[in-house]
Amino acid sequence: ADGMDSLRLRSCDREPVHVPEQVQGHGVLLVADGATLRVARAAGDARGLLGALPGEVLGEPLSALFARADAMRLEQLIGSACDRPRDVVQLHAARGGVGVLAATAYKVGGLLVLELEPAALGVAHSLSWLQVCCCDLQEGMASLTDFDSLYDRIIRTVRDLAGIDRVMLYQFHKDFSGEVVAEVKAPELLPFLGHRYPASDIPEPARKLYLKNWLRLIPDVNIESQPLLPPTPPGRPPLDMTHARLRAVSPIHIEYLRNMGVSASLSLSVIVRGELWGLIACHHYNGPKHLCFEVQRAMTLMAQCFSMTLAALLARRVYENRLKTEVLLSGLHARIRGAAALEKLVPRIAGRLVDLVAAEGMAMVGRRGVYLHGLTPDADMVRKLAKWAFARCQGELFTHDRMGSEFPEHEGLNRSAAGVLALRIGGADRVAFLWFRPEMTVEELWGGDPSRPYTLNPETGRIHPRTSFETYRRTVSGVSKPWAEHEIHAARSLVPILNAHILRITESLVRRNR
Ligand code: BLA
Repeated sequence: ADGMDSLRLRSCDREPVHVPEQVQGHGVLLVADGATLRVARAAGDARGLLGALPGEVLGEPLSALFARADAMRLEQLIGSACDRPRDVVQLHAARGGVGVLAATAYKVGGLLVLELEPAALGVAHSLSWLQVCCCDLQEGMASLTDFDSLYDRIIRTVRDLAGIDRVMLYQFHKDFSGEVVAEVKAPELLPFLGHRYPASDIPEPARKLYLKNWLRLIPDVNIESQPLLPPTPPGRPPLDMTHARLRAVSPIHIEYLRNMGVSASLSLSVIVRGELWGLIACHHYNGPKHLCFEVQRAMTLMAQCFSMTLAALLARRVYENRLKTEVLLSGLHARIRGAAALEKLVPRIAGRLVDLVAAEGMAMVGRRGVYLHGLTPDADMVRKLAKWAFARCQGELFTHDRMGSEFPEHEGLNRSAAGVLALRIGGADRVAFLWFRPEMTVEELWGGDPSRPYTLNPETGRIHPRTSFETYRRTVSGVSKPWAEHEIHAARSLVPILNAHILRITESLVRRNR
């Protein structure tokens, strides 16, 4: 079963979402030859936006599609085009269509891609109003010092601006599963707050794209995708749509959204230090959600602003934790003086050593025996754990947070040591320090059974997302509270202090023996 699962997972992670050769139907994408600026390929709602069918604009010069008065602006846009959309200009279709269009342009190889969407659609948001919203958000966030208020501020701002039914802040865990850490929603909707979702719900290729683009809008899951015409001849590479706002949505994800009862979705990236920290994920139910380009831009700015503020707050937390560690370390340092043998020294500082990494117990394993303090396994087990840990790791430090599954034969290990942090010091005469954390039992809420995130239809070979997102409770036991980065850093900081102490002991022994 395992082999099958990993096969399926890999096939999710292999879906080439950046080359669908299709666009979403609410805009128009034109591919022009970079030299002649004539339309080589077209897709989308050309009739609605440009007053001509996609087939009718093929071969035409780009300039012929827009009002004469727009010529300068079009030229400026084309002139500024680089490998990703940078500028936006307003254009008017020469043959009718919806009115004002928001146009962006970028280059893909020798091609020029032009994307068009209606500008100022739906509720007319004046630019000055959007500016006020962005400024308010930035100022409001700058004064916040706790995560929950920050989360609350961004999701409410996005909800108010987009008028969307549900706005969530979705945070990735290390394994790329994720969790809804904040939510605002219409009262009739069931809450997703606190729910977890498996990594395969947002596979790697999709996450890569969200790292490159701040906004992903799917205004209507029920409009059919429109093919790029003419199709790419066989043997030629498809159009790279990495930066295409109108990139068609993967059919698996469309099915996912429909299964969730979602009719429109918007995701904004949360990027911290170059990594995708999470998404501001929004759902609309019972109908499409069109957002004009200006609002999309404002949302992008908000997501960037939130990301920076979050990064600053995270850095501040790291700094504060380091500071706390420094205080504990200097307290320890003051007590690790003279040349008392470790057997004498360690019992005096054991309480502080335990506090340093927020453990429940600790042990020292040396040549002369095992010293125990607080909640620990018995001495025999501790010796076995130390040996096992350092057979496994190259360096001086080892951490684990589910030891019970490593030593299943040992009854009751989890009661004291589901988590182990082990540190090795000294030269030839090695001493190991071990810290322990007991097992904790966690009740997790998942959006659907995480052991069955999707199904594979054996006849078609196609993957289908799960159909139920109902709360699935999973009790996880056998794990300790994970060792945090600053705790590991604190333990590591002990190495030079304890090594220096061992050196002092050795030197004083040498002096005495002379
Ligand atoms: C994309 N999946 C996404 C996106 C989200 C999720 C937020 C971003 C696009 C969007 O805004 O809709 C998942 N949405 C969630 C989660 C919550 C939510 C977890 O609201 C929680 C409340 N999806 C699957 C499987 C596959 C898959 C099995 O379930 C693949 C095998 C694929 N998800 C998938 C793909 C995308 C995606 C390909 C990219 C869509 C795109 O941008 O084209």
